[in-house]
Amino acid sequence: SDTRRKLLELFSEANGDFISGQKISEVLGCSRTAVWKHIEELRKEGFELEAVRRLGYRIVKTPDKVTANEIQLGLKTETFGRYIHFEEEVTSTQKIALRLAYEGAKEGTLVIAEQQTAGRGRMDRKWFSPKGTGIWMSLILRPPIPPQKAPQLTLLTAVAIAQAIQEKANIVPDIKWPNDILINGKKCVGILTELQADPDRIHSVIIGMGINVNQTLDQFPEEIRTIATSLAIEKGERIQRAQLVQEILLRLERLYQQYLQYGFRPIKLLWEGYATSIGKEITARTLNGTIKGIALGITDEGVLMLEDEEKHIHYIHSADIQS
Ligand code: BTX
Repeated sequence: SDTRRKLLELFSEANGDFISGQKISEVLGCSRTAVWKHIEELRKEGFELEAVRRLGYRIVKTPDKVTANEIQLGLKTETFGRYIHFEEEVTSTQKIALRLAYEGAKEGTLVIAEQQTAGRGRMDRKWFSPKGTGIWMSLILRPPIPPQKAPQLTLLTAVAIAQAIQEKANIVPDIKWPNDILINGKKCVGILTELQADPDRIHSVIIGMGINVNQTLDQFPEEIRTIATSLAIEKGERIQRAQLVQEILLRLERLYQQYLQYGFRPIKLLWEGYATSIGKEITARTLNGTIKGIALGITDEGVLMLEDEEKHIHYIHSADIQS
């Protein structure tokens, strides 16, 4: 609710200091009893709050959950994540975001869940999304760009997530074109961009992000144990998911604004800084067949350039990449 959001904003500004009950009731425009009720609700969600006579309330500890409250406490964005649809368990956050987008949800609306029972990857592949360990979220965008440019948003998202991981986990990940983020050669993040558009106009783009954060190795199903990893495995310590979500949203919003103003080129330059496969031999499996060659880089439009043995350059818009 609006009151709740204001309360959390107050606590973010206080940065761990006390705020008097008087001040809270003034800012929220409600009675001291109502304030107390809001505080009790926060406690039920797992927030630890200290209440001291004359001093007021302060937040001592936030739970490691990804509820709207957790994410909005300390969120620095203008629009991204200002409206959050949270659920404990969903089939897929993409599905809910698609419905909300269809119903007219604003740009920047975020759908996030603790668990997905039918998380999906590209081409109907599965995305494992166990409870309480990772970040499973979908962001609704309504970019004023031609539909054929939408894949650039996947690359932009990869840069934002890579930056956020670098900031919060102190790890520099690799981006593998177009939609994987790897650490030590293992998949830690997957991005799924889904487009709703007429031939000449985008209605919405749903950016699905799956990030393995606090899983231990035995929490991965056998079939992906050798190819997947989590931030906690790589760093050796757990990471607060809500803080990582805040950082991702902030980076995404900045890059998106930059992108709408200046186009893809500045994003491309940042992207290249994280892409380690450039200059190496890779195999691209496309719908029209398999091409082996040296990855030369991406064009100013975000298209992969691959040089085969005959020195012929292939421009690849969509493929699965093996190194
Ligand atoms: P992708 O098709 O590139 O990758 C899917 C493949 O990755 C699977 O076939 C499997 O081998 C492997 N995989 C599955 N789960 C995991 C995992 N947790 N960690 C590492 N590897 C895995 C990538 O598709 C795009 C994934 C997007 C997921 C987000 S989560 C929020 C949103 N909702 C939803 O249903 N999907 C997106």
